[in-house]
Amino acid sequence: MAADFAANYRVNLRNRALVACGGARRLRLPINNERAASAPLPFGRDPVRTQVGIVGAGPAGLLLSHLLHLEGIESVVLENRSRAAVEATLRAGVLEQGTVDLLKATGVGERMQREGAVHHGIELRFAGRGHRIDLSGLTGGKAITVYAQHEVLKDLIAARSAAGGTILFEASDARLCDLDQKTPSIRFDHDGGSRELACDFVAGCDGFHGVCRPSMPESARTEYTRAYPFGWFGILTQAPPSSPELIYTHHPRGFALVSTRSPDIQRLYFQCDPHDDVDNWPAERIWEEFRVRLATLDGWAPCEGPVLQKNIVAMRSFVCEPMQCGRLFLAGDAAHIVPPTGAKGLNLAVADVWLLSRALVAFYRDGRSDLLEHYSETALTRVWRAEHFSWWMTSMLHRFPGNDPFQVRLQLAELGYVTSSLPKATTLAENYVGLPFA
Ligand code: RFL
Ligand code: PHB
Repeated sequence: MAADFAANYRVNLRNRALVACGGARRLRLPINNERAASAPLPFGRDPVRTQVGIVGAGPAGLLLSHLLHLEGIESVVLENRSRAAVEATLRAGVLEQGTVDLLKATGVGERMQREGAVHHGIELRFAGRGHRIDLSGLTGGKAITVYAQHEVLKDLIAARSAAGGTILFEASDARLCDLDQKTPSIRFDHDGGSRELACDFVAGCDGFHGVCRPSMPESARTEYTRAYPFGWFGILTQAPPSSPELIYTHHPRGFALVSTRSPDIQRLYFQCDPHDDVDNWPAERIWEEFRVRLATLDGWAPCEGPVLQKNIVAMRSFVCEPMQCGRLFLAGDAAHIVPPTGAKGLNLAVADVWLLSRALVAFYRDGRSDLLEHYSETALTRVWRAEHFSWWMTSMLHRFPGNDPFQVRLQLAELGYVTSSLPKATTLAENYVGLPFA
């Protein structure tokens, strides 16, 4: 593989020369804000060429494009949804210390610093009592920041836009071609026509349901899966914060989580039947469930308000090995899924693309292919640690159908240990704030 990459690097240099001679057209386009860009896109019958073709404008794809741009490496991002839909998707809220540091260091952290909330601890609540985990005290001062994923996406899209980057929204039917060749390409439909993007590498950042992972031959990948027999019912409510820090609750009726978005908007979840329907849950029934699950012996109750949004999220653990096949590199949810209990999914996507960007920089700048060759192995070490942490948090805090009283006692014993043992609390804290990037 080393020889292959070295040869490809020379090909890449030739391609650059070709580009300089006008052999293929490089993109220098502003972001098409909405689907109908005012000027026609310069995709004709000939393939347009870039260095890294990125499928998916989620956190993984957008941050990768941003990091590559800072190193002078060109990319084009293809996204099948509209910009408005991407910027409105409600998902993660917790950013690890390393994610926050990276966003700040690369110039996209200004609004996050202004509007995000830094939290130095979390509460584990069980048997009617709360127990604080001092995240900062246990990790040498690290913390998490609560800042919504779609706000991170808005910041990244704005940064790519300001830098003249190319994100094609509503680019449908992406197909990956020639992944085993030196110049793979992505064919897709956009603006009523068939297009082709030729590149040196394809970054598969298209999430769990995307097309990139299935483009790897089945014989070239192994998938590890665990489905959980419950989901999360999530709400957004207009109310003041119920608590200064997040609350993770174990209760006989099931898990509940109190999170936040802003001083006026709160995010809460409770464990539910994954096949339930949000229409079965009028606001009063939702609040009754939260009141019961979150109650403490000293009468704590959540601050209630109008329910602005409600949705049900399925829970699964999933890993695809390897995260690379020929010229295709997977990153983020395209390669792995964690249940949200550990708040790791977005942060793993960030760690993946940080690693991938370093490997691509080494390739283009120094002609080194070793980091690309080891990308999958290196990324998977962190992925499996996060998989274990997320599974552990989920197992400790949720009610499993068929759980007998013995199982519940084991959960309570584990929670008691985590909240009374310094080493065990430190293990939770260092995983929660995030282990250092590779
Ligand atoms: P995404 O965010 O799914 O983005 C993939 C993008 O690819 C597009 N796409 C395609 N584009 C072109 N062609 C195709 N064929 C395409 N197929 C798909 C999609 O439209 C989309 O825009 O994946 P990415 O970038 O890997 O990011 C992963 C994170 O979104 C995810 O892991 C987190 O949201 C998980 N997560 C959390 N992570 C955290 O780190 N901290 C949290 O607090 C946290 N809370 C959560 C969460 C996920 C949740 N849900 C909804 C599962 C809370 C919840 C409830
Ligand atoms: C969120 O605020 O959406 C959130 C917080 C913590 C989690 C998962 C989601 O573990």
